[in-house]
Amino acid sequence: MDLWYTEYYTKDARFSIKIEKPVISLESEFQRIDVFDSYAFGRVLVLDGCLMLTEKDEFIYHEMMTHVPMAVNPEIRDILVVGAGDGGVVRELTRYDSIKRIDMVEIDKLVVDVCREYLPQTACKLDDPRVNICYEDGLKFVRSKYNEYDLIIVDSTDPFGPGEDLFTKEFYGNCYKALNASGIMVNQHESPYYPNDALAVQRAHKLIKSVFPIATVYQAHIPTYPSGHWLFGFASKALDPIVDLSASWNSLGLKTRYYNTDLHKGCFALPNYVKELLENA
Ligand code: AG3
Repeated sequence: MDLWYTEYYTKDARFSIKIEKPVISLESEFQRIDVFDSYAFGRVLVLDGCLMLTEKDEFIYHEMMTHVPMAVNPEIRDILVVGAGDGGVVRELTRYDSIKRIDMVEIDKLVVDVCREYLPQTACKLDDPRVNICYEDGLKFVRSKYNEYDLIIVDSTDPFGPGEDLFTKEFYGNCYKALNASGIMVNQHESPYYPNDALAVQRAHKLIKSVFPIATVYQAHIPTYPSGHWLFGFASKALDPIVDLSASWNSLGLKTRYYNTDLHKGCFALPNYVKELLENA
């Protein structure tokens, strides 16, 4: 008997992965959490029916969310990570000896517990001494922060359900305030392809642009996300992601599987339909 996981991208388009073995399914206070093993992508984490990560391709998303801002400002010391309960962003950040503090605010402790137990590939660095985990709503957490962080990484779910607040003007405004003068905010910015996702891209871009003087978008190819074409936001108070790309990143000697400094410059070059989408936001 075949068992398949399916995510509906629209009512007429869907993506399916054959399940090798279900691992765990739970209902938290906030969402449904499923983990299963697959032949094609290894272990998979799904929240409320939406695919969050697979063992085989999570490196793309997590490298692109962390190394892009880290290569722009090598002076980054204090970081806030919002969401990201699987630990993938934290794992990449802990590779930098220069980082002093990583505060992580995740609304759902059960996601972290499940990932610690069943997704050690991403959760492996959550016990690094520089990491402080706070189980709280990200929107509430940033409200009381002023001038504290060099970098905020927003690794949220889609803009509905528990992640909804992380796509509001109030949240982006509070992130602005929580950042210092050279601060950078990177966020997962949805996919430009299917109409509903494209609308979310436009909404988020419009709001971020109204708050930050520099607000750009970059892209990556992530095979298991809707359409496979994924966007990230790079917003900052002063630093330009290409002009200010630091010459020293390569001398750190970090081994990456997706990110490199040529790709860093290239990933900000967007297809015309995406440029138009953003211009019309
Ligand atoms: N962050 C959310 C990606 C959104 C995927 N959306 C979807 N499948 N509909 C992933 C968390 C990884 N740390």
